[in-house]
Amino acid sequence: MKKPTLDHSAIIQEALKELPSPARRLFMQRAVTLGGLSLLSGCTVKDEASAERLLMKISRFNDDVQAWLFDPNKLAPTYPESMITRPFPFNAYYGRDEIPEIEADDYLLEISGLVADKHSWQLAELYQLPQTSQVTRLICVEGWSAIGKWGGVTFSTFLKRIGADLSAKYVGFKCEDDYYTSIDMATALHPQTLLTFTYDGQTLPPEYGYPMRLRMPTKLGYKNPKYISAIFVTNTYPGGYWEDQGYNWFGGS
Ligand SMILES: Nc1nc2c(c(=O)[nH]1)N[C@H]1C(S)=C(S)[C@@H](COP(=O)(O)O)O[C@H]1N2
Ligand SMILES: [Mo]
Repeated sequence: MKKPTLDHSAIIQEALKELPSPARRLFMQRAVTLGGLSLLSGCTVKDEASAERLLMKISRFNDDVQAWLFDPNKLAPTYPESMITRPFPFNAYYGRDEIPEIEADDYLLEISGLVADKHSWQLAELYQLPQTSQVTRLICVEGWSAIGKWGGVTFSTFLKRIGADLSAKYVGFKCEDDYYTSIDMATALHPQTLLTFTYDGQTLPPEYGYPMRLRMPTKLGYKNPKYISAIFVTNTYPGGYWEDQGYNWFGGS
């Protein structure tokens, strides 16, 4: 049987695609050779499986680099309301005909993990939290972006209210569809990270995640869960729907 040959430059190209911004790609291009990458990850590239493992390691390394580069005080751009994209795009891993229909009366937000107060929240109770709004850009890796206005409670306020362990590594989200994702605590506490209940001044419509979506202008679209049904705080890496299929976990924008 023929030994599989490896295209090393293709592997590097693939790895570099994992890096989100041109500046970081350039940095990595300058900083590493394939030998360097192998050293960095501690694995030898000899077949496709090991190349795959290497890419996963690079992606997790990239998460660490992004976490390290993340400035908890740096604000993402905000826009005037006149710049809101109309109509705002809908996106999910399914079509519009499968948008979850959630009844307000049946809805309960579950809280678990490293938090002092694990009681479930009704919508009325969530609406009583201090509300704010912002006009920001949502960027999808599929190649589009759009400006929208979301309103809700600053997520750090909510995390403090439930007595979350703010030194924990991750906050995870489960959704009413089968979507799930998770974020780093630094981003969870960022001042522009909002747990939102409104879109453009109206109750969040079903397509944009009724009753609730997490909105972070510092992260790519797939990190912004809609139809949230459960929130948990943990030190165990929770992954995500697209992240587990190879999208970079940190997903900064
Ligand atoms: N529950 C849930 N949240 C989700 C998704 C999804 O399929 N289900 N898709 C994500 C992706 S990839 C994007 S780009 C944005 C799209 O948000 P929008 O429909 O408000 O434009 O939602 C994110 N959050
Ligand atoms: Mo997306």
